Amino acid sequence: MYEQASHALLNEILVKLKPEIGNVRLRHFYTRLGANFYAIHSLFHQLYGERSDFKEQMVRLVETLAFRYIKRTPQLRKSDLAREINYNWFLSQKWVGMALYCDRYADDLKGLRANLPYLQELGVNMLHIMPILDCPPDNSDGGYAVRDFHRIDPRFGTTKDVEVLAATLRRNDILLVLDIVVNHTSNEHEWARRARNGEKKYQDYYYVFDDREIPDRFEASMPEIFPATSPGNFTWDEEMGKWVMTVFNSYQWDLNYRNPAVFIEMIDIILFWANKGADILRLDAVAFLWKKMGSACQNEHEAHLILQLMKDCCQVTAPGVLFIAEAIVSPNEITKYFGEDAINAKECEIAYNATFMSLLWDAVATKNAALLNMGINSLPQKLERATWLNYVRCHDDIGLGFNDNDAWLCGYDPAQHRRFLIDYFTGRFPGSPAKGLPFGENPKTGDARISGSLASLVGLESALESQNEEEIDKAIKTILLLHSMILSFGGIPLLYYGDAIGMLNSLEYLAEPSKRDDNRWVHRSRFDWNKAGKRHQAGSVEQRIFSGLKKMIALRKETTAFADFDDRQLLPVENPKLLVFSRTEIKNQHNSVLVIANFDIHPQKLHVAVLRSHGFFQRGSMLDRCSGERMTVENDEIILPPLSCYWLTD
Ligand code: OTU
Repeated sequence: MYEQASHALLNEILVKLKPEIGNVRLRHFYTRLGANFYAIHSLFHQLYGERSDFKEQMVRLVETLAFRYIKRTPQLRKSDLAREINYNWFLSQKWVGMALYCDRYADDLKGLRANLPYLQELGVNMLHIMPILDCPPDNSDGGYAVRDFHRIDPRFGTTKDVEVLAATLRRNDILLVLDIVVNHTSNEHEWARRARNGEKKYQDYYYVFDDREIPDRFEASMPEIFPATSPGNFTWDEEMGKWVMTVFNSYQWDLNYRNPAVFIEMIDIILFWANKGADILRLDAVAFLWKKMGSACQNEHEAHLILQLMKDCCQVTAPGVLFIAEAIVSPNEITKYFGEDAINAKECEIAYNATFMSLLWDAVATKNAALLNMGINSLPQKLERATWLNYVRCHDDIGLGFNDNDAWLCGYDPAQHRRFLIDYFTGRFPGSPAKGLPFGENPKTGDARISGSLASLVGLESALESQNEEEIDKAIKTILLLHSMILSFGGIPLLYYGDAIGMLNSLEYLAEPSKRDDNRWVHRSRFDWNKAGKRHQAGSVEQRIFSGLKKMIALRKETTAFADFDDRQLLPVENPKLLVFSRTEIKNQHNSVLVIANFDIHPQKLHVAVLRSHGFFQRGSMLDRCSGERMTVENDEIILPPLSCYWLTD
């Protein structure tokens, strides 16, 4: 019945579409619309069915999809068709990503294009350019407070530059990832300005209130995201004479997805950038898309409905384009962003693996893989046609988002353990070589997160200061160990731009008043081309890191068992200092790689019996793909050097 009604509505809508749409050849569009309409209609109905203008909004939505399809270039349409056939294309082990700020890496988009060879030399073939859309110069949150979603910040270039860059990347088989900030806008966005001027239509784009009554009720259950710099979740706008919801910074106004107009605007923006040549769109802060009084206003069921709807709409117009979910939430919640209650990914195909990231940092601090093992074990199964974005560092702080129960099972009191980690990485813990900074400290809850560059967090900065060769060596080994993990774990590894040359914390941001209070800028400094130049200087720190990474990246790409078909198996080993897992090629079960990592600063022993029972070490030795050397068994044991990682094959 419902399906029939949905079909009838589709016909009705098609008749109502603007005549321009009727004049173009839309064969594939109609096929895809037909295939997805039932889902789109039911989701849209679940979200907005109560409204009297529901049908009108539905027509506008389909119209938006059609208009953007008409604008899609023949080349992108061709790529859509190819990817529809080869739909698991992004699960291949050949992809290796890097996130960078275009201005910090190379001034602007043209400069970025000119400096692609550095990325290619390293083996990077997926480029996440941090947000480049127009933002107010001061209150920009590093690009996440967008003032105009259709305009590139003139400091970086023009839309044309993006198109040219996208074409160059495509020719070189490099994927382009762009950010879409779906949850909020800058308070200087046209919608916000018009809301401020009293236009009801645009006040309805946000959560706007006359007095504190509702805001106070919301506050009762909402945590604070930036407690130190932007406490609370609402901001008084003097000119509007009203309160507005601002979950992040006070100048970032949360969009109200209870209004279908907001959804339609956003899908239009998503498709606009898909049409400019983005292969993948990173959807920022997706956990926050739906606010419900009495809840934490994160991970609400409706947030998932919105993402499903976005995906289904994208399938109609630009099916070759993937979504990355940026949901830095608890392990159990993250996997839901592939699709709540689904088998195949139906929201975002890719999600930040914040759990793995924070567990890796736990292993660095404790020099022990107990919690890492536990956390990986309780990581929910991800869906078919879904994959992780595995990273060590990114532009944000490190949150300690492991599961409390796992911590208890490892014998830690979760709160005390988090305290230890903060102390360790901020260098307060006796003997810690880390030079991180506490971020977002909340005196009310005792929570804090950590800022700092990879190199400074693993102790390279202090080791260089004290000229301690042994400590320098440990830091370099830790950097390589962490990367060997994200390169082999299963998923797309995403490097962070300064890490391959060991860039340290930079305090330059303190001189800029608009950045001074946000210490995430300590690890967002200008790319040091001078340092990068040393990557070819034998024996230099830069060369040791860069060449080590380059080699592992090349190896990953040729190791078919590393493609992400959910074949990772954790091996239960007695030694808690070690993480041991196997990766097996889906089509050839004989093709397995055994990954062994030692997080301790001392050599560790591993009994081979358990490895043998899983089919490894059937002969006396196995080949380490990373070093090219054979690892041999003595007294039924193998010895793992400190801070080392092995990718073993027969
Ligand atoms: C994201 O961050 C961005 O990555 C940050 O750079 C932005 O400041 C923020 O959104 C607002 O646009 O929303 O889902 O711990 O991890 O703010 C998680 C803080 C986010 C970040 C969190 C994150």
